Amino acid sequence: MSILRGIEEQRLRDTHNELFREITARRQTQQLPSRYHAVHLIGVPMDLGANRRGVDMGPSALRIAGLQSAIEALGITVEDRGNIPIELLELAQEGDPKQRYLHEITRAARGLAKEVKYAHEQNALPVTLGGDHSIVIGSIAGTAAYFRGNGQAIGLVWLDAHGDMNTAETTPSGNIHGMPLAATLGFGNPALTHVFDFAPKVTAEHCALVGTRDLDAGEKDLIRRIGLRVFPMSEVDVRGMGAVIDEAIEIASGGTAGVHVSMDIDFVDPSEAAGVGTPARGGATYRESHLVLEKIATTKQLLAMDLVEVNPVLDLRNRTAELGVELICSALGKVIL
Ligand SMILES: [Mn+2]
Repeated sequence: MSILRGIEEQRLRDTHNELFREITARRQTQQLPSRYHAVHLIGVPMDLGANRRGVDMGPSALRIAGLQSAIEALGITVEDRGNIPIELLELAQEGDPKQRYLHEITRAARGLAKEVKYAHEQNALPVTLGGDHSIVIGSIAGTAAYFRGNGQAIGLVWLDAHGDMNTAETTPSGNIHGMPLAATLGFGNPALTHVFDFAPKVTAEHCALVGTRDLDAGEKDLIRRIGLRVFPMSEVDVRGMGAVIDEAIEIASGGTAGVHVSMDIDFVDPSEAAGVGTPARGGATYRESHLVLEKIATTKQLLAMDLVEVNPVLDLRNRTAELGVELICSALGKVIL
């Protein structure tokens, strides 16, 4: 009698578990916009735009942390497209000290732009792995060019401790990874602003910067001049991350085909993400970071994602790359229940 009951209970448990797995899997894969049938991973081992070495190993660190299998576990098909070839810093020409390695960064941006546009053409959602933040000049150009072909604008949510709103005229460092948002919005050297021969890639009205806590004087001027909506950490403190990201998504998705998310891992507080080139205290917590990307997934507006500035040389046991993998999965629809 008790044996039979035991078998019966086991069977019920099995059925329940199976149903639970099915429901979870269905929920997880429902979060991508319906046009996407797969994810393309594109690595860009670039550190020419940064002032500290090591972010060129970011794509490897993310792959070693199990990125592909983690996305596949969500029921999503993944194609790893490999890396965009990048010249070694030792062999590249530094050129103008106000925009160091401009030639090589521009060349890489064009290559990445083609690869990202190709992903959209294949109905695959491109996930670009950095590399320093200068590379997203290319990824956003690819997303913008594809949707421009359909007569549609794109929105942009920029998650970053910094503004990345410098130009060669305002930069204190000459590092191009401090310029990609300005270039995307049409400000700076034409080599950076005019990938695919059009600018801007995104207009300020469809763009939101979230998590900011460190801006240069020239960046503040440009932000005010064009009326770019910035949600600094001080606003997050008062309103909460949930309300802030809701408004940011509204800005980026209103009247656009959807949202390109560009995430500098230094958005997250250095206590959780030590392996970054330019750490800044007072960043998003672990849960706030997940919340941001979970909310983006829930809206089904995600068109493309960049995860950049992971620096394994400065990391502890690859923890920052592991966090990067988790955050990408949240953006692609992973939920706790
Ligand atoms: Mn950045």
